Amino acid sequence: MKTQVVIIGGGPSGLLLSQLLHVNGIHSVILERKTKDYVLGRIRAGVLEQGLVDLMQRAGVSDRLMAEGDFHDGTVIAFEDQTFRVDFTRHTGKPVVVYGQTELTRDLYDAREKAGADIIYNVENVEIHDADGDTPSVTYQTKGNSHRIACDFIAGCDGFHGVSRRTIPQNVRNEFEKVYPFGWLGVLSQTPPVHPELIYSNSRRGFALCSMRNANLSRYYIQCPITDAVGDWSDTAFWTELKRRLPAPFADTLVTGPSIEKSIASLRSFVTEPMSWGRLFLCGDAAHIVPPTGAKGLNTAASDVHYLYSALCDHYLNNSSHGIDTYSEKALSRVWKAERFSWWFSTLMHRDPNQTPFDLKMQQAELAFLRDDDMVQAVMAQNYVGLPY
Ligand code: FAS
Ligand code: PHB
Repeated sequence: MKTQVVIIGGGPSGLLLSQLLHVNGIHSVILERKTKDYVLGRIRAGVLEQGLVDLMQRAGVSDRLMAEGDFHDGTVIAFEDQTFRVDFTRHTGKPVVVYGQTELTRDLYDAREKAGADIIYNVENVEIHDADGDTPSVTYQTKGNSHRIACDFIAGCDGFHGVSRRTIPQNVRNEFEKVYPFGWLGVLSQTPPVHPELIYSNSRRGFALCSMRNANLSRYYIQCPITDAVGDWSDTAFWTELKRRLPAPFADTLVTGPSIEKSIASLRSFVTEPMSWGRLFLCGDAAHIVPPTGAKGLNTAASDVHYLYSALCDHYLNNSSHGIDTYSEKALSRVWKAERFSWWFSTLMHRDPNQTPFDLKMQQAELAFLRDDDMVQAVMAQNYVGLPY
């Protein structure tokens, strides 16, 4: 088999890239380790930057997003018993859109299947060959049979645990990592959101986040010890703890209900450099991970896809290699700014178990600075809605 671009990974990065290449007449094949239902069963991001919305429009896959997405002009920040609001639209002219990653991925799968895309599920033993040479190819197995796809380029959209990053020789790779000493316990419940906008709370007992998917589907998170397991947390224990971490007006009106999904995510900051090696290009979680506090995971995957699809269009449609040659440098420039914001917001809003009294004073001063200074809120708003591509 031969194609122009092999995309390893059928998550949001791989699907969005494939669809954008398709609308520009460039053929790709997607290799996905799991089934479509498994991919759609993962509950992850909830907040989209305008840049990702624009890409979905350019890909011709934005109808449901525009009809059902919930446009938010700001967010509430709570610390101890105080609350204040950061107004995104006043500072930046842009909102963010609340629309679950699951729905965005579903829309992309529907579009790819409608276009007759080559998506191969349940692949095993994917291997990348001659990525730094002139005849790149990818081999894989399905149902016990071995296959090879010759291609011009390979997009590694296979997430943090994929094969792509590991294909780049260790002596070429520089990896940067910070693992946070706490995790997020997340619950999805068919209950009305406690507030029309998100609430990020830094309480004496730890971080909490109130988010949503729609008017009757809420998404809540609380910081938990990295040693916790989901089985340690009954629904009652979760709701009790969440209420303790919210200011009274929210705790008193919170509607609780049975969890329809409950999971614990570890928090890390991670970047690998470079994001390309010969004809192999890394996109999204394959190249970088952020703590979800700033809602930058999916959105930074989107800016990678923007740079890579533009570079491939330049190559195939304008016979220019400039985009390909500068992809890693351009993508990493924005990745590091997203890493910084995610690290800053995570450090600001969580109670680190190793925090000293001085650290706590610094955190309270930073929160007071954000509460009191319009310029500081403008900087936070610019980062939250998404820096320019
Ligand atoms: P993904 O990991 O989504 O997709 C990679 C795909 O590649 C998967 O479908 C996988 O099955 C496939 N794959 C892996 N290895 C393969 C191989 N060898 N061959 C073929 N296929 C292979 N971001 C936020 O903004 N907010 C959040 O609240 C949030 N919560 C998260 C919770 C968890 C537990 C995790 C892990 C991430 C979370 N994220 C969040 C980040 C998340 O949304 C990612 O940024 C987003 O899924 C990135 O998309 P992809 O780069 O496509 O990677
Ligand atoms: C979510 O709704 O899942 C969500 C929202 C904002 C974040 C992280 C997760 O910062």
